[in-house]
Amino acid sequence: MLKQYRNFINGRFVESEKRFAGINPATGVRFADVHEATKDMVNDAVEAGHRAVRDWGATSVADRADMLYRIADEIDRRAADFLDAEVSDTGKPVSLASKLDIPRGAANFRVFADILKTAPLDSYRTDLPGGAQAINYAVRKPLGVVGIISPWNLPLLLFTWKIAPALACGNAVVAKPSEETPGTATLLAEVMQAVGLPSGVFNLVHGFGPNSAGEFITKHPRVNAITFTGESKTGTAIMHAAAEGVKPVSFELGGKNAAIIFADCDFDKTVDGMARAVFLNSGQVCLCSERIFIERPIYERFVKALAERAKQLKLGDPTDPATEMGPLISAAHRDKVLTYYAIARQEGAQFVVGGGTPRFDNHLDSGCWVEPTLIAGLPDDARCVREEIFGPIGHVTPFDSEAEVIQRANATPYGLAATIWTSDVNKAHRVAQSMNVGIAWVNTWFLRDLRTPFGGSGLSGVGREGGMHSLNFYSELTNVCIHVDAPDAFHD
Ligand code: NAD
Ligand code: 6OD
Repeated sequence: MLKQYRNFINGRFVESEKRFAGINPATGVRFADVHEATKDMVNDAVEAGHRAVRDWGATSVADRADMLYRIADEIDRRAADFLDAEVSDTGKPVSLASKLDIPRGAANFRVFADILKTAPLDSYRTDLPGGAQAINYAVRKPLGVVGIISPWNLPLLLFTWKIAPALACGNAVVAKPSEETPGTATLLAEVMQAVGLPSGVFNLVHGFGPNSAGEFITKHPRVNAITFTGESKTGTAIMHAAAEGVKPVSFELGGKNAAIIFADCDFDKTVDGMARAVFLNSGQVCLCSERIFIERPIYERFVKALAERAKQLKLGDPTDPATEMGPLISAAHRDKVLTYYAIARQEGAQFVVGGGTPRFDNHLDSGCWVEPTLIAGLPDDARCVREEIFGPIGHVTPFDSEAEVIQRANATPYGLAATIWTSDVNKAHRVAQSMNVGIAWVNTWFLRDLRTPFGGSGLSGVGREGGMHSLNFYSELTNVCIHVDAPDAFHD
């Protein structure tokens, strides 16, 4: 019996005659039917959102925060269901999803509830000639109906990273998860129903991008703002769609992130950190390091140690708690990554480790697997060093000076993340501050405080999310300016 992933519109689950397959990428086995939303369903969702936002947008901050806490508690209560759905959709190991994806799904609601309760607003007194004054204060209002479009790599984490602050600010949402990962999004709709979020505030539609739910949302004239995470080229298509109504957009896009490893780093900790930064989630994290610069005195030793870690990674059944690396998300994505492995060969790369597909001699052989891979020897302008691959692959290269590595690390149209490893505190600050990225980590990677600005420059995005940055994107501010007459004494 296949699972049925339905749309959720105006507080009700809605079936569609058009369905597509939910496939477990670890095995290639179809396990779900996903109900693709029609254009009429997206219209219904947008109109339901507009009706709902009148009351939801007028609720008190305390009531909205309370609702967000209830959503978080319900996600926690159903954590096992969320884990099962996330692992089936993505093939990611339970060891990862249980520590990262599912807890972050709940944390996103708690954090934005907390931030909302203490969010400051501007207030200025302006002194005018003659003793009069103006009192200015800003009022935060919802934008209306926000269109939310998210990718497949961290499905619940990235979906809720947008939904939570949008709801906190009093908006209604029409949200579309990736077609590859409809499971946890559908469970989230069940959570919204269970906790009594008013009908129409959260609407879920399933489908694809072009000529499907994604495009229906982004081209909808009554959607007031669009927030998107995904590939840079999809960002371009959505920006075109949003231009029509001059809609606010928030974009978190691709990356080709640099890691900079200085010879004075803590060697073992850096190997541990870089094994995560290259291979976590099979390299399918936008923040993963695909360009690894290593200072020449430790280059050979470091590459050998990192390759050893790649060889030791335990690939296997994602439901086995001992598994460390799962498959890629789909056959299409595996083919894309394998094409890059082939391009690397044509470009003359040496394969330090990996470069092929693993064999299990069991049911996993029909899944979407590739080997963790390190390549070396390519010039900085090779395609594999310039283009985002989004798989478990990194290019290692030596460098000789701080100035050289800063210039090479920044020589990319992307600007998402960097990770720098050194025990010299001065160098750490200097290099981190000179990276043209939204986030520069030092002696760590993917360590998140949800209040901090998160996003990228160039091809990596528009705007910042996180903390007050999210609240400001999901709100419209009205400044009220009141003239206060001068006291009579001033008129004498
Ligand atoms: P994608 O752009 O293919 O798809 C993302 C979403 O957009 C999906 O829901 C898809 O259905 C939808 N979509 C596709 N075309 C559309 C269109 N024309 N109109 C409207 N919607 C459309 O991305 P993906 O393959 O799901 O995700 C991987 C990419 O996401 C990588 O490039 C990765 O770097 C990036 N990413 C970035 C961040 C970040 O925070 N910067 C986070 C995660 C992933
Ligand atoms: O941790 C986050 O808030 C976040 N947006 C992570 C994005 C990871 C990209 O794949």
